[in-house]
Amino acid sequence: MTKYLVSLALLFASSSAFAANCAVEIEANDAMKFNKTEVTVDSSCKKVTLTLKHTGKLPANAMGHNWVMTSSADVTNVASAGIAAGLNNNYLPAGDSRVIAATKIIGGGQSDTIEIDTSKLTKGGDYAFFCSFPGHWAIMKGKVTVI
Ligand SMILES: [Cu+2]
Repeated sequence: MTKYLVSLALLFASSSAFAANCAVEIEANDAMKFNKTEVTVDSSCKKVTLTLKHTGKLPANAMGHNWVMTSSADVTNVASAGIAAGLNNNYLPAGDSRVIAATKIIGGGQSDTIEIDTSKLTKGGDYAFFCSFPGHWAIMKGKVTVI
């Protein structure tokens, strides 16, 4: 019986380690929408890979999207500052320490993959994601949950 319980415990331990999700995918489209309103980042992964796919057809200068992660409190200020930075800077201020992670701006049919360093994150912290293309962030935003 004891032997049975030990092997059962090992089974649970290994299956929970296997369940760590270190890769996240999110899509954006020509209707100015992400396909998710929440992204979960598992801090048991040293790095979480995030891939943004633009499933639309419109070019980056008309309907470009990126995926930007900041604390929830910084969304408005970073998005506003990003407008002046322009498309060549992915609509983000250069070297802005408020930006925790960000893909580049992509157009329809393109994708971009980044790594999120989880050592900088706090479990249960108040994080958000948004698209910094001018005018998009009011609609294109969501919650990042760090577990
Ligand atoms: Cu966008």
